[in-house]
This record gives sequence, structure tokens and C-alpha cells, in this order.
Amino acid sequence: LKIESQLLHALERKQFMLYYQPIIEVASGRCVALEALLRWKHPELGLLSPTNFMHVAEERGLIMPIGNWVIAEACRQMADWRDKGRTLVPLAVNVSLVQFRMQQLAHTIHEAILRHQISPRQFSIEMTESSLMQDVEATIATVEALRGIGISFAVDDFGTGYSSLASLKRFKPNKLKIDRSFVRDIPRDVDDVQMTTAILDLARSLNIEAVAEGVETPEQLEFLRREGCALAQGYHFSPPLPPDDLLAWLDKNA
Ligand code: G
Ligand code: G
Ligand code: MN
Ligand code: NA
Repeated sequence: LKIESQLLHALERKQFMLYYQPIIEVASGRCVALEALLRWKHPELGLLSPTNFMHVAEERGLIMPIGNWVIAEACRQMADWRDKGRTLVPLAVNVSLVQFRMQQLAHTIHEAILRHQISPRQFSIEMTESSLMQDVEATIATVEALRGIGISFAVDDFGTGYSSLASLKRFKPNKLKIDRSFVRDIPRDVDDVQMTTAILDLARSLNIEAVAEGVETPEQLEFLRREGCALAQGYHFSPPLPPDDLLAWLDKNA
């Protein structure tokens, strides 16, 4: 297939980009973190989301080189912003199961942050709930290696997988990101309201910060504020933006 052979060359042809989406502190409305999101600038098809090509990357053994590029590029971008005198907020990158399972993930991240003189407090990773739960012992080993170098982590798409309370207590993630499928129909849908408040209660009782994903309306935000959700992201605040647009957004919304 054409997209497969094109993906093989996308790295060397510098067709990947990171977009950045602000993460907002609900109480203050301020941007307190960023999530990096991979995009492929396809020569004919335009801007592609990982949902369009990560399965091909996985089949072709490209997850590691692409994942390593994401880590390096995120650190390079942070160093660039710092060198331009910008105040840095912590940046989260998404990590796939294949990357997470490799022994050297912590090493790869450590090397990248050292090279660019980024503090481990400024860098974090996101893993989906379903991939974390595939092999709890292996997950714990990686989480502990990351924690050993000061890297925190968030459980992405929370509520769609099957975490037990016991495994959450063992991982001690720093953040739970409430999947946007639950956020979409709050405050109207009773089931989604119950699910969202249940996750917020769980996060509170485990002392984990909750992040609501996919916040698109003032009504959703108001509900989350009332229920004590600490952090939120979504189109209501900003879509994922290329680096220059993100700086402009930060200047306008500081
Ligand atoms: O940004 P968008 O909604 O198109 O992302 C689609 C999916 O791709 C999301 O689940 C997101 O977590 C994932 N994703 C985005 N960037 C990366 C990345 O750099 N690495 C991995 N493994 N997944 C990513
Ligand atoms: O699974 P993950 O949370 O990493 O997915 C992030 C993706 O969600 C990004 O690719 C982004 O494009 C998308 N996204 C971000 N904010 C919103 C939103 O408010 N609504 C919808 N529908 N998608 C969003
Ligand atoms: Mn994510
Ligand atoms: Na998510």
C-alpha cells in the first residue's frame, strides 16, 4: 500500500510535527500544562492524526523510531521556548504500549531531557488505561523506572478500560484523564454525570489529579467546576495547535 511506503520515509523527510494542546486549571482558567499530539503532514492527504496511521506504524515496526522522535522533538521544542525566554509549563507526551514495554523508555527520556537541560518535572507521559492493564507487573516496572528519574505519568482515556482500585493504588499515577466520551454529554446525560462524578471521587480519594478531556462547552466546564475537577482540556479552550499558534494563544490567554 502507498501509505505504508510513504510512512517508511516520513521521518527522514521530516513530515512529522507535534501540535500542542493547553491543559487548563479549572479554578483559575490558566494554562498549567501542554499535551503534545503527533501529526503527519502527508504530501497529498494533508494533516493526518495518529488514528490514521499508528496501526500501520505498528505493523511496520515503526512505533519505536516514531516514538523516539516524539520524545526528542518535545524536548527540543521546550528547550527552544526556554531559550526564547518563554516560561515553561510541563509538557505531556503520549506513549504507546510498544514503547512503554521497552526497558529503555526511562533511559530514552532521561537522555533526551538531559541533552536539552529540561527538568524531569517539566516532562510527563500519558498511557491509555487499557494498555496499562495488559500486564500489570511489567507496567509497574516501567512506572518505577520513570519515577526513579522524576517523570510523572497520567492515565489517558480513563473509564474506558478496566483498572482495579488495587492496581491504581500500585501505579500511583499522577493524573487520571477522564475520557471525552463521558464528558461529551454532561451535564445532560445521567449516566455520564454519574460516571464523571465517580471518577472524580475516585481520584480525590486516591489523591490523584483529575483532568477532563474534550471539554467543548461552558455548561460542561461549569459542571466540572462544581464537582471539583482540577484540570480540563478541549476545544472550549483551544484545539491542538502548531507551535507558533500555541505561543500566540498563550500570549492572548496568559
Ligand atoms: O490528536 P488526536 O485526537 O488526533 O489523537 C488521536 C489519538 O492518537 C489519541 O488517542 C492520542 O492519544 C494519540 N496520539 C497522539 N499523539 C501521539 C503520539 O505522539 N504517540 C502516540 N503513541 N499516540 C499519540
Ligand atoms: O486520547 P487522547 O486524549 O490523547 O486524545 C487527544 C485527542 O483528542 C487529540 O488528538 C485532539 O485532537 C482530540 N481532542 C482534543 N480536544 C477535543 C475536544 O474538545 N473534542 C474532541 N472531540 N476532540 C478533542
Ligand atoms: Mn492523551
Ligand atoms: Na484520551
